[in-house]
Amino acid sequence: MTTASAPLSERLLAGDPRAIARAISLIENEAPEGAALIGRIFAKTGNAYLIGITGPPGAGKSTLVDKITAELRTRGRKVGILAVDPTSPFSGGAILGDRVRMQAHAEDEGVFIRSMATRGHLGGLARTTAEAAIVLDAAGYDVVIIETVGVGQDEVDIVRTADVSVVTLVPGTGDEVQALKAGIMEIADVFVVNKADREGADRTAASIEMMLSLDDAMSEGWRPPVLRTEATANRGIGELIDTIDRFREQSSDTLGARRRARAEWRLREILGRRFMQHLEANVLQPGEFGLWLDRIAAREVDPYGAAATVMGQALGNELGGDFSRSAPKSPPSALVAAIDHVGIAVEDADASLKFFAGVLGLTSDAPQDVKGQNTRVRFVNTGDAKLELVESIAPGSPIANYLEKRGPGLHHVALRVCDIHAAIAHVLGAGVRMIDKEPRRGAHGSLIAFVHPAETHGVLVELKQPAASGESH
Ligand SMILES: Nc1nc2c(ncn2[C@@H]2O[C@H](COP(=O)(O)OP(=O)(O)OP(=O)(O)O)[C@@H](O)[C@H]2O)c(=O)[nH]1
Ligand SMILES: [Mg+2]
Repeated sequence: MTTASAPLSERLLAGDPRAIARAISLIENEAPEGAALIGRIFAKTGNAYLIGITGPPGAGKSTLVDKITAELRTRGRKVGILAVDPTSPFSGGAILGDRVRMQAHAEDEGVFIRSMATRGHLGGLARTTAEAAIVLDAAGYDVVIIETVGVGQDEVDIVRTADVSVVTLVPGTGDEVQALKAGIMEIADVFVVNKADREGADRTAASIEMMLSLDDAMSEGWRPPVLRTEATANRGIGELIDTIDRFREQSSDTLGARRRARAEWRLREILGRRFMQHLEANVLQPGEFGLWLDRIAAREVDPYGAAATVMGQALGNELGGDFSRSAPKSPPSALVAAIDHVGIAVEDADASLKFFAGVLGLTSDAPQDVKGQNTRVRFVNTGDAKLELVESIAPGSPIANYLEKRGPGLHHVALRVCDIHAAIAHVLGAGVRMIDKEPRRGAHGSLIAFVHPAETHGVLVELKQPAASGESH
């Protein structure tokens, strides 16, 4: 047990409901302590499965969540619930109603229910919801259900927070199904036609199926099933959970990519907000922002021009001035500066030099041993890009193994980079594996890192940042 005086993060990780409530409030209020708390607990999260439930007002989402929760509890899973209501600026009736509907779980320690009220813009609500889910994850809830009203783009952002998205519709919304199409089709993993006791459930289900079949020609993999439920009568709930479990199993390979996409969206949102805060605190004079708005309204300046000027003030260089024209490049154009050298695995460097030096007349540097690799390398000067003769100096070295398997010959291509840390981060960021996630010392004081050979289609690629001094091998 943790005591009340223990740090919030510890009480949270121990699952203390009061600590959870406090943590979510900090996040909702955008308090700096909220961000600090996320920093302390984040490494311990990623275990909870996030279920997003969205749909039009009154579709029965809360009733569904209530019944799903009851069923998950009988299956022994702890459930956190976040009810988001972006349509009402005040925490009013809907949330009270949810409280009543979910009262059955009020005494259950394995269930935590929280309503998320709108504060400021929706992008912010999507972020605070995501962070509240992190809090529940840290507190040990196996499943976090996020209920969102509506099906517009903003709600789509909130649903993106989830690992699986359940879109709830009701009979008689056939026409609406058409209208919903764009946003919903992209995000729905499971469709639920709730209130199946009502007339027209079949028609609604059929119109969803039809839309899916139109989409089907292009897509492969998981096809969102269309389920029917009657939440009030607890019908179809078990099947819905089984379907979610099946989706979870089938999508385990892509879950990482989905979570990464979510991380990107969140990081961009935070950076955008932080940069704006930086502008307001450190760059713009008091009232200057309003002045820009006036000038734009008066057509004295266009928004891009205004942004370019402010960016220029913020960055103090031409980058700002260029803002309106040049989108940030990805990957950075200067990532690879040149081919640094081509590595050749040799049995005996001296014998090779008889050709390169003796016949071709090329000069070469003094041999150098690379510690830890049991190799000796020798650079042959061939202009800007060099040849690197690599020989083994002990049995069992990587080069000895290579020679034994493949024989002497071309071994790797080294690409020169200006900033090896940035290069590694970029490559890893693109989802490409590296043999070296941290640079190691190469010959002549350089820093090197190898890309995983399975990723480079038949060529072993070395990234190399030459030593800072004059020796640029
Ligand atoms: N006939 C019928 N009524 C249902 C069913 N499920 C829910 N309801 C009723 O529909 C009404 C709305 O249910 P909620 O669960 O509050 O719906 P919601 O989608 O959460 O509503 P908001 O959060 O306000 O958007 C309630 O009166 C429920 O009792 C169902 O399967 N059949
Ligand atoms: Mg509701």
